[in-house]
Amino acid sequence: RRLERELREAVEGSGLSLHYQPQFQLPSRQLTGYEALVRWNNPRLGPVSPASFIPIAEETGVIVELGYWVLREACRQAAAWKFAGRCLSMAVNVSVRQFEQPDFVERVVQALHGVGLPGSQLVLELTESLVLHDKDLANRHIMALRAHGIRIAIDDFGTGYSSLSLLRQLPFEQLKIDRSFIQDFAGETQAISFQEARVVMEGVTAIARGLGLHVTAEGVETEEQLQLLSDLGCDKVQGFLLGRPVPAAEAEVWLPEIG
Ligand code: G
Ligand code: G
Ligand code: NA
Ligand code: MN
Repeated sequence: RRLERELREAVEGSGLSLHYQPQFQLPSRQLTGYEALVRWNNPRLGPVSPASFIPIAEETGVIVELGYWVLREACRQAAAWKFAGRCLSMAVNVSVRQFEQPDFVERVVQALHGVGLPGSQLVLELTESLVLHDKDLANRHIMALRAHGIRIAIDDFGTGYSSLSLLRQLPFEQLKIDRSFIQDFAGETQAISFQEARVVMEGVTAIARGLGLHVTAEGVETEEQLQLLSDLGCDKVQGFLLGRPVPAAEAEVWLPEIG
């Protein structure tokens, strides 16, 4: 259909761009890196939200080449910041469909080599709702990526059906706790009390620590949430409180040496 064709054209042409959302270490609140988030300016419709075009890209398979475009562009930007003197991590979202391509690892390594970025600066985020078709392949890919220093995070942790069993089955290094858990602290939902939300977060961070995993909380919007996450021993935070996703030039405000 029309939107699919336009999306394909955007991936092949210059219709996509990236925004970067900063991530900060706790308790220091020091900048550690960014998550790259794709944006599409459709010539006919104007800006289209990824929440509407990512599912289309997934269904049609366009997500594979879209994902590599995002990866190359994010690596190029991270390398540019590195050569300007700031060594930061860059987190890139990867669809399961892309992750399960036989040449996935090879193409990730090519993207790094193409711009001279070390693997240790790249984090690949795989959404937890992923349905892995082949656990052995997933294991091989993760181990091969790790051999290049690339880290793997489970994104939106806690929202899938298999959160805990996934942790036992695959050698991930980081968890990103889904923002719905953090937002329960704000007392906006009636579903669970503040105290219950805290117990859930305590449990998840304890499990993660026990497994030697690094924990990032996303969707942090209030100082109260930030303080609580800091108390619970969460390693890193991301959210509107500390920084929204913005174009590269604006993201440089968090890089005083460059901006
Ligand atoms: O940035 P925003 O909140 O608008 O993103 C909406 C959704 O689109 C989120 O679920 C986010 O993970 C997803 N998304 C954003 N950028 C990318 C990307 O580059 N690749 C994939 N696969 N998903 C993305
Ligand atoms: O699925 P993923 O975790 O990649 O989603 C990233 C999306 O979350 C982006 O679209 C981004 O705009 C959004 N986001 C980032 N920080 C916050 C926040 O503090 N609150 C809310 N509601 N959304 C956020
Ligand atoms: Na993500
Ligand atoms: Mn997420």
